[in-house]
Amino acid sequence: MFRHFAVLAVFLPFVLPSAVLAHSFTHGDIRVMHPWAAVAAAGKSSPVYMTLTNSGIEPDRLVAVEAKAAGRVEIQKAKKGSGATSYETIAAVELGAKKTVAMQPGGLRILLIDLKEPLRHEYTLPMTLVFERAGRVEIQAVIQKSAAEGHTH
Ligand SMILES: [Cu+2]
Repeated sequence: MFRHFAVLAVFLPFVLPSAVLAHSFTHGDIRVMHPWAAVAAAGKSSPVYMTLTNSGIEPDRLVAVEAKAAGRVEIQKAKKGSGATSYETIAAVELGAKKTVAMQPGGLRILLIDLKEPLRHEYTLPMTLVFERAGRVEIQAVIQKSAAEGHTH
């Protein structure tokens, strides 16, 4: 685990909009923007959210996610209904040509199940996204307390 440093924010004389500081990972036609996971204790589950963009002219699909920190990883989608949000596991996230898909609370998420270690605030979590066309994309999710937290890095 690497400590997540806030060096940029400390030395800049003004606060940049979060989009400027957003961390992203690019592999072929796929861009992964600001992946983040929620703080969680060992043994628990934690959702991971991010924005995916396919700049290519062919559709792609996110078909699997790997994280050594979790016993199991699922891709899930919120079910529409009244009351508390419930999620169902889906096989893939479709990412059309020239399309962006936001994975965010109340919509699509990746769920890390049976965490082998705690997810500590402001640390980063290495993960691999597996796309049908683009292949394996290595990313680092930042660990936040909530969606509203935004960037401190
Ligand atoms: Cu970020």
